[in-house]
Amino acid sequence: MQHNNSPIPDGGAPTRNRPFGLDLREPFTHLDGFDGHQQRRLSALRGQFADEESYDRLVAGDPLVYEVYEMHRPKIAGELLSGISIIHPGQVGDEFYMTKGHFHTVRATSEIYYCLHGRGYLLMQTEEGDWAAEEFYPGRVVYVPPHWAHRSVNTGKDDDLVTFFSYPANAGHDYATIEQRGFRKLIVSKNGSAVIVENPRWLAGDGGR
Ligand code: PAN
Ligand code: ZN
Repeated sequence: MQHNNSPIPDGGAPTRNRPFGLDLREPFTHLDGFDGHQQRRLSALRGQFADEESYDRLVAGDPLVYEVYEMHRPKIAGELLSGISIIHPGQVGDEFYMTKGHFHTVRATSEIYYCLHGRGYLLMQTEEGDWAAEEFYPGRVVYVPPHWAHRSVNTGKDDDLVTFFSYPANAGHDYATIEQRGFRKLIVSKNGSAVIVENPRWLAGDGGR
């Protein structure tokens, strides 16, 4: 293995400029090949869960909802960013733990997810209000086309949802649009099953017009 570390052009951490490989195998607890690790607690998802009473009760303990391991690369067109996201099991009221969700700042950029472990959905929507939910289970690939916001939802009872993702390094993240409007659909537990229901608080956008 030859790693040639040199400063990256956008001033970030040193990076690898030689081809390299990584092992992604169970258990996903020692992800040493990745450069960055972010943790998102429930307090980072304020306003996103429908049941505000349950949210307020649970946020006092501020549980860890999800973690992201990233491979650092220059954030320029032509590079790919990739990593692992791990959504822990849990609910706020009857709504499953999920990521914040975002559009890419550069709307014309796509993303690909590969499910390594667990069960769940990738919930997606356009600014015009079209929506889709693609199932995650081990071995499943989900493609996010350009212009579609995306949020991972863990519908497993006791199990983490683990996915590998990759997207163009110049994509950027627009969280504000989802923070303000929410997703059109919620994924909730009903009689022991995951069901997709309308979000009564979703604010339809104007599609940028
Ligand atoms: C993923 C997500 C990751 C965490 O890397 O960033 O799953 O979700 P949030 O960014 O919505 O908190 C991705 O889609 N990157 O573009
Ligand atoms: Zn993304």
